Amino acid sequence: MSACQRNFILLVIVVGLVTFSLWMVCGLGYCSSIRGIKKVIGFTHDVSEPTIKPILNETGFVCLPRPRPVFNGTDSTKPNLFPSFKWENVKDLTSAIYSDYKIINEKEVYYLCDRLELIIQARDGYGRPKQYGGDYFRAKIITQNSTFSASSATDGEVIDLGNGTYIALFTLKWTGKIEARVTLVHPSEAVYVIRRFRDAAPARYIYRGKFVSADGTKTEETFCNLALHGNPTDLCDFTDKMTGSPWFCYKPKSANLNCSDWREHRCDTGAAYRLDASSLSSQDVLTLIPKWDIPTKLQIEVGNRIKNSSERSALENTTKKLRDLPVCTIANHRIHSNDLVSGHYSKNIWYNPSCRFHTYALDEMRSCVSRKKLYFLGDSTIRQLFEFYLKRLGPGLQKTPPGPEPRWHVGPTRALDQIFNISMMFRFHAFPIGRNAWATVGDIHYIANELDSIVADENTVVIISLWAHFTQQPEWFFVQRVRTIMAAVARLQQRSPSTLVVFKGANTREHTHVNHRLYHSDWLARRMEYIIRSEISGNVAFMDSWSMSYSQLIADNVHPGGSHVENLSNQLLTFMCGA
Ligand SMILES: *[C@@H]1O[C@H](CO)[C@@H](O)[C@H](O)[C@H]1NC(C)=O
Ligand SMILES: *[C@@H]1O[C@H](CO)[C@@H](O)[C@H](O)[C@H]1NC(C)=O
Ligand SMILES: *[C@@H]1O[C@H](CO)[C@@H](O)[C@H](O)[C@H]1NC(C)=O
Ligand SMILES: *[C@@H]1O[C@H](CO)[C@@H](O)[C@H](O)[C@H]1NC(C)=O
Ligand SMILES: *[C@@H]1O[C@H](CO)[C@@H](O)[C@H](O)[C@H]1NC(C)=O
Ligand SMILES: *[C@@H]1O[C@H](CO)[C@@H](O)[C@H](O)[C@H]1NC(C)=O
Ligand SMILES: *[C@@H]1O[C@H](CO)[C@@H](O)[C@H](O)[C@H]1NC(C)=O
Ligand SMILES: *[C@@H]1O[C@H](CO)[C@@H](O)[C@H](O)[C@H]1NC(C)=O
Ligand SMILES: CC(=O)N[C@H]1CO[C@H](CO)[C@@H](O)[C@@H]1O
Repeated sequence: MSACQRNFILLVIVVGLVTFSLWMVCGLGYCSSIRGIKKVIGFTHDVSEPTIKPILNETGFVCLPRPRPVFNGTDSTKPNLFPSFKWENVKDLTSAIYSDYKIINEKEVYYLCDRLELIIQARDGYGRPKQYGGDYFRAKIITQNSTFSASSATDGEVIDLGNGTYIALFTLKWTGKIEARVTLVHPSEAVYVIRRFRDAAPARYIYRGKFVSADGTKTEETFCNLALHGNPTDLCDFTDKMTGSPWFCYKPKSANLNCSDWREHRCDTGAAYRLDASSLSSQDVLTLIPKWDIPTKLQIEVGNRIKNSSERSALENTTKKLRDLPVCTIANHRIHSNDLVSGHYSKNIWYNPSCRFHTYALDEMRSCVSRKKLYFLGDSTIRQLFEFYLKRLGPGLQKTPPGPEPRWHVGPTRALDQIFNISMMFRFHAFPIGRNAWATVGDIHYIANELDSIVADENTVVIISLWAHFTQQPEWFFVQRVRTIMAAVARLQQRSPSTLVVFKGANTREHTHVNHRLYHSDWLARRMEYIIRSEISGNVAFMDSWSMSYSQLIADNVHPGGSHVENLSNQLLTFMCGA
């Protein structure tokens, strides 16, 4: 280490200490301006100047929610929409190529906050209109040119009229040329296969348990699941005593091993896929086609010209200046129903229709999470946010112990920033864990139990998301899990009313191969989202990952790319620290 490096480190320590003491004082409210300090903070971690808080006037205002027209239909997340039916030929399936759509409320010029109403006609591979519903369509409106991009999902889900026609409703939230894009996520015949398959057996998928003798000389693997065939005496019952969540493995056969020797868990997707390949008919497989956009290209012009006073008052009555929106808090942003107006992206910034999120510059982010203990509990879609902070707040915020961890994906993974007193922890939800790598059973904790063990105070923040590993399981299993978590959240908030609890919903994902479409389909994920939204209540903030990923212009990914995570972070920090 050179003298220069030593001096630099010394300087960093000194600056850090000074900053820390100043910040302590400020943190306690004795300091009116922390402007100067922010620069020091920036220097310590070698970051650029804090940016000026952006004034959210990209579009200037948002469209106020209005009741939407009533259609006698239902959305595609509600099960039992259509009876079973027979089809003979692959051309009988709903085809994105032949399906089309048109505008119902045709106008020459649309104005901001006007509604755009589309009717989608599903057609089969012969171009004949479909006679029954159940197709899973998604639709968005987009503008993308060299200087600007914006996109929005439908207000609510696409409405299924039950006879092969569907309605997509939008609120027009920016001006210019707006294009509609309708995607056939699944033909109804695939939704039928996916549902039938999911409901056929309570325990789908293949999980393995490894039993290891105390001296390590004997090991044996058996199958595990939330329910298993066979005599109860042949099973190890690993049902969680606290939450009642069922989990079983076959008893090891070896005389030297018994149920208490259960040490490791993993999923075996390869075996699961092989098993299903045998029980899925070739006709079933034909339905599981990739997501496909309907080729219809439709563009409208949205103007904000105000010709006369009646138009002006109409606009004023339907819009609100962005800066007049309240900052998002738990109170005004529990579960936002996007039925009335969907949120939207404008130049990569996600706008919520009812409240305002603040965009946090790095120094603001750091001071927001200082003194906080953040618990990220759930699946890899919440670990994504944990990793985002590791990267953004590093190298100050470091994994402890540093270096790679063999069980990183299940956790517990902890990260600490000594200078800014930041503590973060990630832990995976318990079974089912769909990863193929072995995880130590002792590391696997149910979220409800983890919540019960947290000594929480006003500096504790709990961020929860789980859905992706449940799509291949029966719905009751997920409902039960979310309920045990909500009960634990209630106990936690009883102990510590000031603890912030944030739930992140599901998101759209890639459908790269047949098994993705069968097990991890967006239709199944949307059902998970539906369950999350109906089960979450009380003093819990909600991050609407679904609408954000639905709207985005880049390809769906289970770990959404682009600005998704950054915008989630801004939402979380807004809940934590206000604007
Ligand atoms: C945003 O608003 C600020 C202050 O109201 C104004 O100075 C600025 O020009 C606006 N920016 C845009 C892009 O409209
Ligand atoms: C809506 O649809 C249901 C079932 O198809 C039908 O019984 C009912 O009369 C319809 N209601 C209206 C208002 O059209
Ligand atoms: C489909 O159903 C809707 C609502 O019941 C009805 O208005 C429409 O005319 C029907 N379309 C066709 C093609 O049958
Ligand atoms: C891009 O779209 C925006 C918003 O509609 C519009 O104001 C702008 O003129 C467009 N730019 C180009 C280069 O087309
Ligand atoms: C399992 O085996 C261990 C070691 O042989 C023994 O101590 C323990 O009592 C056994 N447990 C049960 C439930 O049989
Ligand atoms: C104002 O504009 C609206 C919508 O274009 C139109 O229907 C109305 O007749 C206009 N009113 C006057 C007084 O020009
Ligand atoms: C706008 O709201 C005002 C006050 O509620 C009302 O008097 C006016 O008629 C509304 N204008 C339009 C065009 O809806
Ligand atoms: C770190 O923050 C916690 C609050 O979460 C506080 O109790 C603790 O005293 C702080 N530690 C130091 C070293 O200041
Ligand atoms: C509202 C908000 O925080 N938007 C952010 C979303 O992510 C983009 C890209 O990272 C940022 O530029 C926005 O500020």
